[in-house]
Amino acid sequence: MAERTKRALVTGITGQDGAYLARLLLEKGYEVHGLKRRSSSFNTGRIEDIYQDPHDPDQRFVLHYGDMTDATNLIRLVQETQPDEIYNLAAQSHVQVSFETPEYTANADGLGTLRLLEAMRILGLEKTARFYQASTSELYGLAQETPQNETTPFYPRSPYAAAKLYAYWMVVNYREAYGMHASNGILFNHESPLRGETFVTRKITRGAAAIVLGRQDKLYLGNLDAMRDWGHAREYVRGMWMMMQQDEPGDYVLATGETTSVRDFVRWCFEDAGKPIEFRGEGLAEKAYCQATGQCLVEVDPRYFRPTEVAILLGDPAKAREKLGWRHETSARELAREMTTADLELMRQAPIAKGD
Ligand code: NDP
Ligand code: GDR
Repeated sequence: MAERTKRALVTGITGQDGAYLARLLLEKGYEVHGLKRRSSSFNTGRIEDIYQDPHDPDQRFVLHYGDMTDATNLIRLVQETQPDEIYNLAAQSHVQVSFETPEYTANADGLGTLRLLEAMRILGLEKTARFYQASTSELYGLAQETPQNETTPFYPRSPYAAAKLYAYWMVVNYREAYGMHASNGILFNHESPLRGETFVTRKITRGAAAIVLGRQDKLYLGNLDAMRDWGHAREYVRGMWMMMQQDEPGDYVLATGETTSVRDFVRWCFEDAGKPIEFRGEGLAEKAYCQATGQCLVEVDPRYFRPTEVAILLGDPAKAREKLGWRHETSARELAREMTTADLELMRQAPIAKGD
């Protein structure tokens, strides 16, 4: 007998990870339902190529309006879609913005996760549907241990991280209390050409491309000393799916096991864009990167410093490697090249949107 088509519900489908995950699930033959927010302009740019006309007879990719702050909407969506797997990727995901919108971030990222878990329980799906939570290396914050793994204690350093900490523990609690197949993917930073434009890697690759094409004079950044374990988003969404295929739920770190400074990432991108620059000046807020001619292309602007910073993140993905057979393929150096090349290409074709 033919197996029933699996159905997935993905929140945050219009974001970077949602776009890669939706493609992966469609390739695997899933029927994919995605939650998108109402917005005054199109917010489906990342999923344009897989968008399906609602008039097509065989609906494999369906978008529904919704919001993580609206419990009744989430209950109705789960009821209507009857998913086998729920991937909760929706979040106010910008750490710096969370200092300006702490209450909203707690609502969407923390309580939003609870609302979805409760929707499953209210509808009696807690024993049949599986749940993936987009947890984060930001939970470690000021971790005393390096590298960080699944047993490293958490010490959140932002409203975003504190909201995600609440969500993390609700997932663990629902697993233990109700026997749900609910898993946390503790994902370290992952980037791609689809990365949001205000996260540091994409801000750098766009900035380098714009400067090289003569569209911008200078790029302003914050803490260049921060170090991150950067991997490729396409590979990380595969890890999410792998967690959901396990007989038992669990919590897994996905990371590359290598860490790079923002400073080095800047240098690589300008190198790849064809305008090598060197670092000048040690103090904060000093001119940072200049060309041999003396013209400075990158400067530090303290407005991008965070009230509390996470200085360094480095993950140990041994558990994911052993239990899931997952491993990263793309290095941070390769990622910088792919993103810079993509932004140069994109910017040659289109005007630039402003914003920091
Ligand atoms: P993005 O910021 O690219 O995407 C976030 C998604 O959530 C978007 O689809 C956004 O919609 C949606 N969203 C935001 N607020 C709401 C809301 N109130 N209701 C419904 N939808 C909402 O994030 P990423 O794709 O990079 O990350 C996916 C998830 O993984 C997030 O939860 C993030 O916190 C987490 N994470 C990300 C990591 C990374 O390095 N990328 C690392 C670890 C965890 P819209 O498009 O309309 O804005
Ligand atoms: P992060 O990503 O906070 O790690 O959260 P981001 O790219 O915003 O910052 C990384 C580091 O770079 C420093 N930085 C700057 N950051 C931004 N955005 N803009 C700048 O101009 C700038 N200059 C220096 C930051 O201070 C920081 O140290 C991301 C998000 O995707 C989260 O949702 C996710 O949970 C974590 O990764 C893992």
